[in-house]
Amino acid sequence: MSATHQEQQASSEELFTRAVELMPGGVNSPVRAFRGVGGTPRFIASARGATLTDVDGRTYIDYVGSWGPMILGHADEQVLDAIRGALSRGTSYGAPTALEIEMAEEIIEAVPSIEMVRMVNSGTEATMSALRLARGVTGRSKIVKFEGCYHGHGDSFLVKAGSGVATLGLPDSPGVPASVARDTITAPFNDAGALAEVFDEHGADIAAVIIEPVVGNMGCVPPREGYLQSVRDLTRRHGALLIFDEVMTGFRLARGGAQELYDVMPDITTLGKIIGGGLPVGAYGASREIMNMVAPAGPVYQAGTLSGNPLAMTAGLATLRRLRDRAVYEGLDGAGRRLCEGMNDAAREAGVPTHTNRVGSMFTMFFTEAPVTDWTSAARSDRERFGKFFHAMLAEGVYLAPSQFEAGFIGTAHTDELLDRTIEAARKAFRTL
Ligand code: HOZ
Repeated sequence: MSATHQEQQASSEELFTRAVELMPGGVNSPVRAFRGVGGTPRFIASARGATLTDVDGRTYIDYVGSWGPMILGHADEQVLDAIRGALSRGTSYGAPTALEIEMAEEIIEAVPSIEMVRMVNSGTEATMSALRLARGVTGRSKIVKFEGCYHGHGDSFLVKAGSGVATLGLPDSPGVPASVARDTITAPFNDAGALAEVFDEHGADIAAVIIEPVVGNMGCVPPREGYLQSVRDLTRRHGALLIFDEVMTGFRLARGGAQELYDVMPDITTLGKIIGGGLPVGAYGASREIMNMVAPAGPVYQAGTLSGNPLAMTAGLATLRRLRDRAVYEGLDGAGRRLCEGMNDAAREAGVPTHTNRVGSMFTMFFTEAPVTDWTSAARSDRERFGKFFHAMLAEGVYLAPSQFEAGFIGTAHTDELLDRTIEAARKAFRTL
C-alpha cells in the first residue's frame, strides 16, 4: 500500500498521534491544535464552497474560511482556473511580473489611503515591515499596540497579544528580548482617554500606533463610534504614524476595508488573507512619500524571495476582481445578520447568556452576557462553555474557530440554506449546555 493511500485511510485521531511526534503540538500554527476547546483537531481532506470534509468522511459548514481568506468559498472554480493557468507558466521566478503591477493597481484603486504597495508573503511579514517603515520614517522607537490585538508573531507584537497567545493563556513570549518588549507600550482598545495618557507620557518617542480597526483576534470587537477618529487625531497631534492592520478586515468589511467603512485614513495599511485568494501572501502600503522610503527606492530595507509570487498574485487577483461588485458586501452583511440573529434567538430560547459582536461578515458569539468592547470584557467569557458549544456544533456538522478569541467568517458560498442549518445546529447545541 502506498504512503498516500495509507494516509487516506488514517483517521484524524491517528494522524494527530503521528503529528504530535513530528511537529510542535502536532500543528504548524497553534490555534488549530484545539487546545482552546480540547479534543482532537480534525484533519481536513478537502474543501468546497462553504464546507470542509475531514479525513473521517464528515462534512462541516465552515466558518473559519482558512482564517479569513476564503471570502468566495473554497475551491472557487474561477480562482482554481486562474491558478491552473498560472501553474503551467511556472511557480516562481524571483523577477518582476506584470501580475504584480495588476495586483498593485487593484489594491491602490480599492484601498483609499494606499498610493504605493509592497507585496510580502504573510500578514506577519506585512506588520513587521510596516513597523520598521514607521520607525524609519519617524526616527522613533516605541510603538503602541492594544491589549488583545494580534499582529502576527513579530517580536514587537507579542506583548498582551490576542489570538493563539490569548487562547493558550501564554505570558508575553519567551524569546522576545526585554529590550524589544520595552519599546512596545500597550493600551486598552476602545479607550481614547487611555491612549491620550500614553501619548502624554511617551509622545515624543512613539513611532506608530498599530491597531486592528475592527479586532478579530480577541474575537470580533468593533470600535466604538468615533474611537478610530480619536486614535487618528492623537497620532497626528504627536507626530506618530497610524498603522491599520487590515490583514483580516481588508477587502472583507468593504472593498476598501475598515478604513473605507469608518472613513478614517491610516498612514500605513497592512493586508493579507483575502488578497492571496487562499495562497500565502501579505502586503503593506501607504502614501507615495512613505513608501518611497522602502528599498531600493529608499533606505528602509525589506526583501523576499517569494514576494509577489505569480501563483499568489493570480489567486488574489481572481478573488479581488470578483469583489469589485459592491453588492457582494451587501450580501455578506445580510448573511451575517441572518446568522447572528438566528444564533442569538437560539441562545435566548435555551437561556444561555451570550453576547454577539458582528461587523458585516465577521462575527463572534461570546459566552458572556455583558457587551464585549475590549480585552478585559472579552476575557470574561465562559471559555469552558464555549468549548462545549464548539464540540456540540462540530457534532452537528458546523466548524467554528476552535477558540473563543477568534472571529468567524462568512463567505459568498454560505447560502441561506446553510445559514439556517447552522442556526438549527446551534439550537440543538445550546440545549446540550
Ligand atoms: N493566527 C490565526 C488566527 N488569528 C490562526 C492561524 C492558523 O492557525 O491557521
